[in-house]
Amino acid sequence: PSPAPAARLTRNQTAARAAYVLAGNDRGRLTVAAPQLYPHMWSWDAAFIAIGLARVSTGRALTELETLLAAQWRTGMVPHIVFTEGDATYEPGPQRWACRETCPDAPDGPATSGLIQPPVHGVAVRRILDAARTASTAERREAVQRIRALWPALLAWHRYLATRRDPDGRGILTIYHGWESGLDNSPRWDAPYAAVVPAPEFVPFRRADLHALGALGGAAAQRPSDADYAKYQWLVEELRRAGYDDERARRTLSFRMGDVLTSALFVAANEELATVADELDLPGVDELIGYADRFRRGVLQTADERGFAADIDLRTGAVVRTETVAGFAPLLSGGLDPARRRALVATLTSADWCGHPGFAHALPPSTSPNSAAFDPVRYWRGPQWPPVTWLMVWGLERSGEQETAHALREAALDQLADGLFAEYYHPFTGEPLGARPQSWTAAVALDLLA
Ligand code: 9WN
Repeated sequence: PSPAPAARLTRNQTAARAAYVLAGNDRGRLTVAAPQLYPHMWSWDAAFIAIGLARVSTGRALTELETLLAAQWRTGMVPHIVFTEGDATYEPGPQRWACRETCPDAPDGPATSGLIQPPVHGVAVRRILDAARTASTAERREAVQRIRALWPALLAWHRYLATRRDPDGRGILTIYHGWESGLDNSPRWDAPYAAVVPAPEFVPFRRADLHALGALGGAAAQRPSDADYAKYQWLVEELRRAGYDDERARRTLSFRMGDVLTSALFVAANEELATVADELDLPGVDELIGYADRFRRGVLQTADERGFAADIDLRTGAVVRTETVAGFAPLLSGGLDPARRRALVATLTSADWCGHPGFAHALPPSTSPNSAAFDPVRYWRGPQWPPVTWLMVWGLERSGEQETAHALREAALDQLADGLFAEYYHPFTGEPLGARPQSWTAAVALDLLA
């Protein structure tokens, strides 16, 4: 059953409740992504959570990043899940991944997955350092010292991405699984997933996600389909068989995509970290700027005349154009000429996107409502996702598009005034969907309200 419409909260009430949600999901040194559906730490969630926590306590925000980076692999890879102990409800769990048993590069500490997620962490570090500026001298000193201590791990993460995930130096990061994009069942991946065919003897395991969502009153129609899930599980199996080795994965995996949104976020994270390095006199400034330049070129090469970007199927060389929010990647990477930037912002605010006359809130949907692949409730195929809104506000501000950024921020705050902090929202009805409360939604609310 859908919950009764919640009372609208004031901004102060929303901020207070967001902080309360994050405290409730805090397990000491990590914040679970969502207590029932995702009872572990997720990589890009942790970055958004740190961005929100920076508004409350820079120390606690840094703890989040320290926990994540403590699970870093010997290659520099930062895993997409760090498993908490004692909760076996999420599938695939540690036994299914079997990382430590399979790959000598897996860390000795807590169990992890063997995939990545978008590298937003550098953005979080920058925000924490900014927040520390107005904190007490002691808090600022401590923050600086802890960022220094994290620096080698951050650099190793970016080096891993720039080398092993872009071995040909084309400026586009390779992903091995839709889960790596963070936009799991986006129409972006429909065509490439056609080539992912589970072996006949493969038996898909139980859909723990449907069970957890059902307990929250959510319907299966809000999650990826069973057919999608069999492919997701099979790709994990393929990766495990490749020993979580990038070289072998490159030769054997049935899914290998150049992800334009992840690449654009990598550009932004490199730029942000370069400013941190500059400010704190840390090593790697030129290297980070070099990565930013290379990947910005890679992102812009996929853009059409509207500035709208596309993914690349690295197995076939095909450019995969879809009407999904990833097309706005150049607003995050920067570098578009002014005419195309204006065209891209006009597309974002048009009736094909935020400006659809039927929308409850003028916010970016994950897929254009005018696309044949659009589905208003199914996960990344239509609903509006608050962390993506946050990225768009941030990207617009960085691109000098203050007016549009302001309008999006206001619309986001209206949406979040339901105080439920849902995982995603129905674009037409404004109904909360998926898990709730979801930590990253509370986190971006805190930051947008600050
Ligand atoms: C798989 C945790 C994560 C987010 C992803 C979102 C969803 C997981 C799942 O939840 O993915 O990684 O089980 O569906 O798609 O972006 O990081 O919030």
